[in-house]
Amino acid sequence: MTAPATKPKFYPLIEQLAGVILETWHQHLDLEPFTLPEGLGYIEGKLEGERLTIENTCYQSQHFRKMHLEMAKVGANLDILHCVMFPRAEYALPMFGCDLVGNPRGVSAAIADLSPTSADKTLSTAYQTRLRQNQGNLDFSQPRDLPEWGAIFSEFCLFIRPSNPSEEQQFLERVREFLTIHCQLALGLEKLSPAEQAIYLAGQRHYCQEQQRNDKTRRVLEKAFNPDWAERYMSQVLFDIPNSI
Ligand code: 18B
Repeated sequence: MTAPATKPKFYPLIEQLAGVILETWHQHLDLEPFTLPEGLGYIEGKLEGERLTIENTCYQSQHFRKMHLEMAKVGANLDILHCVMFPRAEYALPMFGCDLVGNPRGVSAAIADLSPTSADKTLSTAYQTRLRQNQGNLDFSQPRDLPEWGAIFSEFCLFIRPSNPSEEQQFLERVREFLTIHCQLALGLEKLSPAEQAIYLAGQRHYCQEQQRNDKTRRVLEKAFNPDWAERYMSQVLFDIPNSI
């Protein structure tokens, strides 16, 4: 299935965030296309009589095996942006992940993180130093509590309900900062030894397994398609787990 000629309009913060993600990727990395499994680039389903459309944009680069930006629309009421950067196991990199869920009244969930994949599940000193620089300036009035599987996220994880346009912009700029730091630090890394690579790969596997426990995502996909399809989509597209180096 190919995408319709006229692109659907998304909640403004979602459009803006997609722009920031693509802009930062293009600015810092040499991007190559990444092909998703057959038939999973542009998708349509029906959720309780409402149309669900999913548009995927996917790249790879020297340091990232898969950089996935997904924009989904459920009828007129639910807009979702999902983004994950899966590092190549050769590099000691955390996982960038971001999810934004919007409805006509606003954004109910805005989450972004650089999540550790190292043996001790902490970010390197270089990441910590850069991430602390502007952390003190952040001020959101409605922080949200992570579910149990959210233990995969770092101490820098942002999970909020933006309560006004200024908080929306603050979130957008913090995500730009996460992405800039991530791309810049990735470009300076040496390759790991095979033994070290196995550790980081195990870290990625754990991250993906835990993300697959997100019942809210699964429920939307199960209703729009069916449980088997949702399982395949979550395990092969949203959070596919690399088996080997
Ligand atoms: N996710 N999200 O990506 N999810 O994919 N998402 C929701 O206001 C979708 C990621 C995360 O409280 C909600 O409560 C669908 C990544 C967390 O239990 C809905 C897709 C991260 C929560 C969806 C999608 C991530 C959450 C409820 C495929 C983080 C809170 C919205 C396109 C890096 C979970 C709300 C909880 C919530 C749906 C996090 C509807 C369909 C990469 C922590």
